Formats: sequence, C-alpha cells, structure tokens
Amino acid sequence: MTYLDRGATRENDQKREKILFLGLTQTGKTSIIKIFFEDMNPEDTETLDATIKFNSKEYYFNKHEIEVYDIGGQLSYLEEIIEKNKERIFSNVKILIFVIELPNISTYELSRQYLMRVLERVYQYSDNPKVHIFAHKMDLISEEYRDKAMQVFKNYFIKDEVKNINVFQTSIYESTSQKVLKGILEETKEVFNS
Ligand SMILES: Nc1nc2c(ncn2[C@@H]2O[C@H](COP(=O)(O)OP(=O)(O)OP(=O)(O)O)[C@@H](O)[C@H]2O)c(=O)[nH]1
Ligand SMILES: [Mg+2]
Repeated sequence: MTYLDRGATRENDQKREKILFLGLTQTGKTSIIKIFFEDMNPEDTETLDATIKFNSKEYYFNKHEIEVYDIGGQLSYLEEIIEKNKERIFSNVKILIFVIELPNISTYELSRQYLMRVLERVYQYSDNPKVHIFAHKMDLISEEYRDKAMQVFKNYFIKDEVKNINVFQTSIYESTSQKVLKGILEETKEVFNS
C-alpha cells in the first residue's frame, strides 16, 4: 500500500479492517491491549481508568498496521455501541475478541446477553469475522479448579446459537493473553493492510 492509499483509507474510518475488543466493564480489555501493543507492565493496569465510550487506535504488529477498537463495557454505553455507532464499530471487523471474567460467575448472564447482541451486530455488518472468547483472569483460579471452571464456562457460553467461536483461557499475569493474541493475529494475516 502506498502512502497516498493509506491517507485515503484513513479518511474513511468505516472502510478500515479492524479488531474489536468487547465485554463488560472491568473484564480486562484495555489491560490486554496496552500490555500487548504498548508493553505496559501487567501490574500497572491496576490503575487504568474505565474506558469512556470507545477508543480506536492504530498499532503495528510484525510491521503491519492494525486498527484496534477498545469498547468500554459500562452498561451506560450499550446503546451508544449497539445502536448509535453500530456501523462505525461493527463494519469491516476481521477479529472480534469478547472478554469475560472467568472467576466472576455472577456476571455470566449479563455477559451472555451482551455477547448475543454483539454477535448479531457483527454478523450483520461484517463478512466472516473471526470471533474469539477470552475466559480471562485465569490467574485468580487455583490450578486444581481450572478444568472444572472451564467446563462450567463452556457449558454456559457455547450453545447452539454461538457457533464457530474459539474459547481461550487467558491472564495478563501468566502471559497467556499475550500468547493467545499473538497466535490469533498471526493466523489471521488478512487483517493487515500491507
Ligand atoms: N487478576 C487479574 N486482573 C486483571 C487481568 N486483566 C486485567 N485485570 C485487572 O482488571 C481491572 C480492569 O481492567 P481494565 O483493562 O481497565 O478493564 P476494561 O475491560 O478495559 O474495563 P472498561 O474500560 O470499563 O470496559 C484492572 O484492575 C486490571 O489490572 C488478569 O488477567 N488477571
Ligand atoms: Mg477499558
């Protein structure tokens, strides 16, 4: 892609291929992004503010440009995300990562409802998006209960209507969110504007 092409693409945000991070507030979306793309230390994420509405930012991965959308998960933004800015956010999505706090079972039902609305939108506005769920904050569960916790998680979220979705166990403190994200980006080469 030439410099001029890039300039032209930038003028129309909706046309750019993108990666979306969604999930309820406090699940860890901004932490995952800042650690992976900006080398933030995991401990420093403890003081991150909640994301207001949503942010989009360009990053480089393996010398390729990537447009990353970090969608604030507070419920007060729901209509803003799902209705008002639906085309801007959900068009040209190559990768959608939905983050859920694995240890926080009390949030599962709300997360599931949000996930359903998000899936409806992304399949409506994007062709063949790759959807991944992060069962996040795995570090908060002791080793002996992890398999059981994942079983409960998958039974809850992976039902008939949620097909072709990969579920990953992740944590910023065990470097698994970084490893998984790297793998996802490497296997989805077409996301990059070269
Ligand atoms: N134990 C643990 N804490 C985590 C992990 N990932 C993120 N956190 C913490 O979770 C809290 C919320 O993280 P954020 O990244 O701000 O959450 P968010 O999903 O961006 O929240 P919104 O912007 O409100 O949607 C912070 O205190 C992080 O340090 C993890 O893997 N394990
Ligand atoms: Mg955030």
